Amino acid sequence: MLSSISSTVKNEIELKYIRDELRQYCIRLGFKNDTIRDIISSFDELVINVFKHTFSTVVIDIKPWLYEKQINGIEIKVKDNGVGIKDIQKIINFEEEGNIENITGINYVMNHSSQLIISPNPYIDENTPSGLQIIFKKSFKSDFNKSRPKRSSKNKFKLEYYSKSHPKKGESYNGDAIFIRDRKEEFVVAVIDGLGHGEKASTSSKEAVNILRQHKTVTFENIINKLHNHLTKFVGCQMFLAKIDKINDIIKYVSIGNVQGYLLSKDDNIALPTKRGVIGQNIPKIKEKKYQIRNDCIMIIHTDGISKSWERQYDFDALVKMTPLSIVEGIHGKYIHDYDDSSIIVVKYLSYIK
Ligand SMILES: [Mn+2]
Repeated sequence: MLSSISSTVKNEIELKYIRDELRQYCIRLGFKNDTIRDIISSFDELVINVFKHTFSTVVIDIKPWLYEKQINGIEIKVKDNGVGIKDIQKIINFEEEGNIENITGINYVMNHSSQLIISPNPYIDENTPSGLQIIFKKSFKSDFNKSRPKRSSKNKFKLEYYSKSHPKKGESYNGDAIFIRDRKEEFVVAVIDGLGHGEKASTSSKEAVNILRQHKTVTFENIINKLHNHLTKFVGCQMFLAKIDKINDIIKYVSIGNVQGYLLSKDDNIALPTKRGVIGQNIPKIKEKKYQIRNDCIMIIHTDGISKSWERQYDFDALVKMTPLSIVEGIHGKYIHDYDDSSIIVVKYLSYIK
């Protein structure tokens, strides 16, 4: 099998070399000329945009795309060096009320990919995702997504997410925090609002993240009790904690305080119920809620630093067409309250077969 190519690119001259290597790689994999052109243009689009907007070097990994132990095409991973993209709106032109037609560069790449996954770079720090990672996959069959045989319910869904957490205007400490653990079989997320804001709130949230990081396989009840006991020494926090079992397609969650979670699907927009309380001060009886995923759904969780009125602007059909990143930027760009820290995560759990 072809070995993978890894390269760090600093400027457009270096990009030219890796582009030539990519072309050779595509030929050796057996792609047709037309498809190779599409792959190269998409690659250029991705790398140049990451250059332009992160002012950082770009890390590139190219390898065969394996699907059910067969080489199905090519997989190209493009990462920045951890700085992330500040004005992502400029790239995807989100100012136009989330109009997908205006997402020119990304739209081009989307149209020419079999799969495109945009996510925070998980290799920097799983708790404070800062960098950006884009995975572009192209299969030999141009209609891979449509022709793919229907599989059993297992692994029918794919999970994509993006998150953002910011201190309030003029504040250097962020009282909010987002914890993410993305594993093959399970995805765990906690959106945390440390009580008040400033340094004390920030310490409290960070302590909560540390506890979550240390305990990988305990029940919700157990972990909330651990958090509660530990946070009595601090100001405490409110939290939405969710776990997606990717094998059985089940979402479990528990929410204490003002962090709101939503589950959106074709038939329903559900604001998930929360219980009053503050972890570290007074917690309610913990009973995790369970939700069996049968259809495509999108989970959005945010702290009260973001107004709930975003719901009026976005319906499920619009959200399905948008990347998690553009949803996050769209809501965060428009619905934050100046008086509070703000955090949001968007998790898309959509079926492969469209
Ligand atoms: Mn808050």
